[in-house]
Amino acid sequence: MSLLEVLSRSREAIASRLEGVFRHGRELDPAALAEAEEAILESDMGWEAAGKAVSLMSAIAGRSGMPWRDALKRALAEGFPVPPSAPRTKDRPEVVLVVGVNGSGKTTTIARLARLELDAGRRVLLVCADTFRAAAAEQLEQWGRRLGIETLTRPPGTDPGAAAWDGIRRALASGADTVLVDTAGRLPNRRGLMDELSKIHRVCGKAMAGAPHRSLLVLDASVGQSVMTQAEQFGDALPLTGLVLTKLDGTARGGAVLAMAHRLSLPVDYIGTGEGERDLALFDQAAFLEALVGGG
Ligand SMILES: Nc1nc2c(ncn2[C@@H]2O[C@H](COP(=O)(O)OP(=O)(O)OP(=O)(O)O)[C@@H](O)[C@H]2O)c(=O)[nH]1
Ligand SMILES: [Mg+2]
Repeated sequence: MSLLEVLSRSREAIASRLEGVFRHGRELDPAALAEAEEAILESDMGWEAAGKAVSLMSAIAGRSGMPWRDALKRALAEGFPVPPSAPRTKDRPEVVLVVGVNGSGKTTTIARLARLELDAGRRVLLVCADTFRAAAAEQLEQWGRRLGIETLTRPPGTDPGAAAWDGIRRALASGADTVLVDTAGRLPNRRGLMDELSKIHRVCGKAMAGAPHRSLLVLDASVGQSVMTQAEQFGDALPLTGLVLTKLDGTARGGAVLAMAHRLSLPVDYIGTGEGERDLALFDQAAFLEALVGGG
């Protein structure tokens, strides 16, 4: 799916409504801006973010005479910058730990990351550190077969840290370039499960100095505001390096989630653009805003 298609519902929620507000070249006067704020608010941005977006938009339009669309794009870029992704490590293998709540899209994201790595000519190992469900190992193995890459799984009940350890040691021995570690979905209010995640993270570092090089939190963009608390609580359990936003294609909350990534001050490394094997894209804020606001 193209970014324009992925964000069509989000664009509908923000830009299409603003088009109504500013139709026939209506000026960005206080009444129009109040309506614009209302429209942005309804896209799940929250009061604070909607207010900030509109006041920035008004200031930018006021000093530059820009039409509302360009002013909005600039307001979102200036007011809600998302930090750039950290550069990739030169260590081999690079270990990537993928975490998140149940069903957020972790396993699918791993498969799509594997696809990107393969396309870049890297040797990949998939590691299933979800040892709760036998089906989790099967799902990952299925992806491994489809992509033609090795998948390391351990029987249900195995310590997930031990599975991660084995995977990293295996990759060190086999000369793999990238290790993608899948973890079980977990709700952040389950203390024991969050402690387990801290432990998996620690064990990775013991298996290989510097690992995991990336710890990605996969967030289902369609859940809206609650991704904030999810991210904060996962961030307490392990040092996150970036976010992956999935299911943007089915939600109107793209703008809202972008504002949240800004507040979390975490890079958005990738966005899910559909359910297929290649439906994962590097995040580019300027391109995202173009697609979100439209008219470009
Ligand atoms: N439309 C859409 N669907 C997605 C996207 N990412 C994942 N999905 C779907 O979300 C569902 C759950 O994906 P999984 O990858 O199994 O999620 P998970 O986080 O591994 O789930 P658990 O291991 O059970 O916690 C699947 O049906 C995926 O196809 C996306 O970017 N867009
Ligand atoms: Mg999974």
